[in-house]
Amino acid sequence: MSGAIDRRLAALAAAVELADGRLDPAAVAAARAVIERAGDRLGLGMETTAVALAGPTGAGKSTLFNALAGSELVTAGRIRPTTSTATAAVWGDGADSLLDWLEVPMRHAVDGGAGHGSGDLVLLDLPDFDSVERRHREEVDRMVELVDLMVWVVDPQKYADAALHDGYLRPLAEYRESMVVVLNQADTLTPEALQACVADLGGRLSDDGLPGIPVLPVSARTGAGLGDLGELLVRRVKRREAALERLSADVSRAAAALGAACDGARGRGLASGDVGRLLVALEQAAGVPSVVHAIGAAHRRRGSLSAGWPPTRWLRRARPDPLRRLRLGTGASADQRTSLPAPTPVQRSQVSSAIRVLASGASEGLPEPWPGLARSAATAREPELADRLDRAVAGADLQRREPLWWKPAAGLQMLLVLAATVGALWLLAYGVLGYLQIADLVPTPELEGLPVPTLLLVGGALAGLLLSVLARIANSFASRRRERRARRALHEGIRQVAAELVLDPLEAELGARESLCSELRMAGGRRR
Ligand SMILES: Nc1nc2c(ncn2[C@@H]2O[C@H](COP(=O)(O)OP(=O)(O)O)[C@@H](O)[C@H]2O)c(=O)[nH]1
Ligand SMILES: [Mg+2]
Repeated sequence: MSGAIDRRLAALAAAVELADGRLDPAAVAAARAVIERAGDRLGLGMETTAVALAGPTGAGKSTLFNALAGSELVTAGRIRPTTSTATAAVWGDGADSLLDWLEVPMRHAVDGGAGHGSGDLVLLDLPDFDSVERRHREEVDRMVELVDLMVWVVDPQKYADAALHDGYLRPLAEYRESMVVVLNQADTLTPEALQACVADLGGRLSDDGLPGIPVLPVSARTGAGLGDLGELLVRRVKRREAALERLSADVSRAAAALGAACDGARGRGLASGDVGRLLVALEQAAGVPSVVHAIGAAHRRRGSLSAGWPPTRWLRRARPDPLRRLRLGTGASADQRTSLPAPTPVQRSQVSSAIRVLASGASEGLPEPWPGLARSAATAREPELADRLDRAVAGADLQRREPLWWKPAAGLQMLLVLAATVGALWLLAYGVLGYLQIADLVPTPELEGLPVPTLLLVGGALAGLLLSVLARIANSFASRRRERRARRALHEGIRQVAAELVLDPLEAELGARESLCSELRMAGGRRR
C-alpha cells in the first residue's frame, strides 16, 4: 500500500507542476502542502499511529483520555486547562520523532490501559474546538491535518451541534476511513434514549457524507463501552495502515480539488478547417498573392530581356524588376526584410479572429479555465506574427535560377539581329550603288532565286520575332510553374511560422491538460 501511495503522490506532484499557473492557486498550494506533509509523515514510518481525541467543551475528552491511559494524566472537569497544546499519552518507545513533527511537547509514557497491546500508539487529548480561545481552535485545526486517526468525542447534549457537523465532519467527509465517533456520557441516558440518540447521531453523520462511520457509545466515567473503543483502536494501530489511509484521503482530496478542471468532454483538438482558415489569413497578411504575382511577372520580364526581340527589349528594361522592388529573391538571408507593405488592419483582424476561432474550437466543451488558457496560448505570440511572416517570405527559396536556354536564345537573337543588320546595310549599299547608277556592276548573290541581302534582312527580322514569340510562350508556362513552386515554398514558410507561434503553443496547452488530467486520475487512485 505504501508503494501505491508513493505512485499517487508522484502523480499528484506531476499534476501540481502542470497546474501551477493554470488552475486555482489555492488548490495548487493545498496540493503542494499535501505532498510535503505526506513526504514527512511517510518518512516517520508507519510503526507509530497518532490518534487524536477531538470534540466540544465538556464532552469528556480529557476524562476519556485518562480512562484509556489508565491514569490521571490530564485534568478533567470544570476547571478548564489553560494550555492550548495537546497532551500525548505514548505507548511504545519509538514515537519521539512523530511527536516532534506533531509539535506536541507534553508527553506521558504509558504502559497498560486500553492502549495496551496495541504496539506503538500516540493518543492526543486536544483542546476544545469550540473554545473561546482562538489558539485552541487553531491547534485543533492543525492537528486535524496531521494525525492518522480522529476520534470525535461528543455527548448527548452537544452531538448535533452545527459547529461540529458543518465545521468539521461534513468538510472532512473524505476521511471516512480515518475517523471514529464516540458518544460519551452514555451513563446519563436510559438504554432506550441511548439507542435513539445513537440512531439519530448515525443519521446525521450519513447526512454529513459519513455513512457507516463507527459510532461507539461509551461512558468515560463508568467505563462502559471502553473495551470496544480500546479494541477498535488496538485493531487500527496494529494494522499500521491508519497513516496511509489518512494520506490516501489527503491525496484524493487534493486531486479532487484540482480535478474540476478535468470534467466534461475531451475537447476536439485543432480542427483542420480552422487551421486552414488561419493559414489563408496569414498568407494574405504576408502578402503572398502579390509576391507570387511578382515572381511570375519578374520571370516573364527577365525572360523577354534575355530571349525577347532585341529592338523591343528597351520597353521591358524601362520597367523595374517587380521582385527587386519588393526586395525579394535577392539571395535573402533569414533576417532580411522585404519591402512588402505591412498587413492592413483588416488583414490583421482577420488573422486575429482566425486564431481565436481556432483556439475556441480546440477548447470547445472543456471546463474553465481551459478555454481561456487555450486562447492565451494561441494569442501570446500574435504580436510577433507580422515580423516573422515577413522574414519567412524574405527567406523563402524563390528559385531565381535562370532557365538554361535563355543564354543560347539571347545569343541566337543577337545573331539574327546581326544578320538583319547586315542585310539592311547591304541593301542600303545597293541603294547607294543604284543611285550612283552602278548597281549592275556588282551582281547580287542569290539563294534559291532570292537575293541574299533581302533574305538576311527579312529572314533575320522574322526569325527574331518568331523566336521571341516562342520564348514568350515558353516563359509564360515557366512563370506559372514558378508561381506554383513559390506559392508552395511560401506556404511552407508560413505554415512553420504558424506552427511555432500559434499551433504548437496551443497544442502544448491542450497536451498539458491531457497530462494533468491523467496524472490527477492516477493521483486520485482511479483507473485511467
Ligand atoms: N456522567 C458522565 N460525566 C462525564 C463523563 N465523561 C466526562 N464527564 C464529565 O464531564 C465534564 C467534562 O469532562 P472533560 O473530560 O473535562 O471534558 P473535555 O472538555 O471534553 O475534556 C467533567 O465534569 C467530567 O467529569 C461520562 O462518561 N459520564
Ligand atoms: Mg479537556
